[in-house]
Amino acid sequence: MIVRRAVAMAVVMMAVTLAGSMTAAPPSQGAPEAHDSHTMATPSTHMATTGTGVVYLMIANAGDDDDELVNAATDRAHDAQVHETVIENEVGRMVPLAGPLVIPAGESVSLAPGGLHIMLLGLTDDIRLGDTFDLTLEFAAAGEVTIPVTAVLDADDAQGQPVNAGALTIDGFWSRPAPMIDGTSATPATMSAP
Ligand SMILES: [Cu+2]
Repeated sequence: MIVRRAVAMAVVMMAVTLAGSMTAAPPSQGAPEAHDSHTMATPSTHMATTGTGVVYLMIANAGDDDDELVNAATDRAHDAQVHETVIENEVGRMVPLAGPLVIPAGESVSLAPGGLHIMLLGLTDDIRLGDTFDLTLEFAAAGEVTIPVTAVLDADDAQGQPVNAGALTIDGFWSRPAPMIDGTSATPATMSAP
């Protein structure tokens, strides 16, 4: 799903999240309205109990031109969106990034706890410690690149070798079930050792 197209729906979902809990998708939500191949999984395969997950990573741009992350997708979730954490009245909350994530020329962008992250909405299966799943990122200039994301406890445990796509290098990627919306929770209860 194009990130921009997801914004309106995501605002609704995040509002529901803020009013309720992160632990279950509201039944009234149903399937996302905008469909692509990643949103068509049948309900019978929907094993999630946590509902949402998070992916963190770093993107370095060694090129002379800016690039943009325009889409993210994984079979592990119905939707993947770039979120940012904003602080309002000393409370952190997540909102979909307004517009594509820009990777400036010669700079790196870090998606890390408490800040930018890729939100996995509507997990097709729980994310457990040690799980590895593919996440495909689409950049305006560098094109598509798929990275193997492993669920670990924190960034220090991130696994996998850096992946190159054009002038970009994606590194330090890892995942976990969604943290509390303040981004400060430690290990989610659903995360069990392999
Ligand atoms: Cu989020």
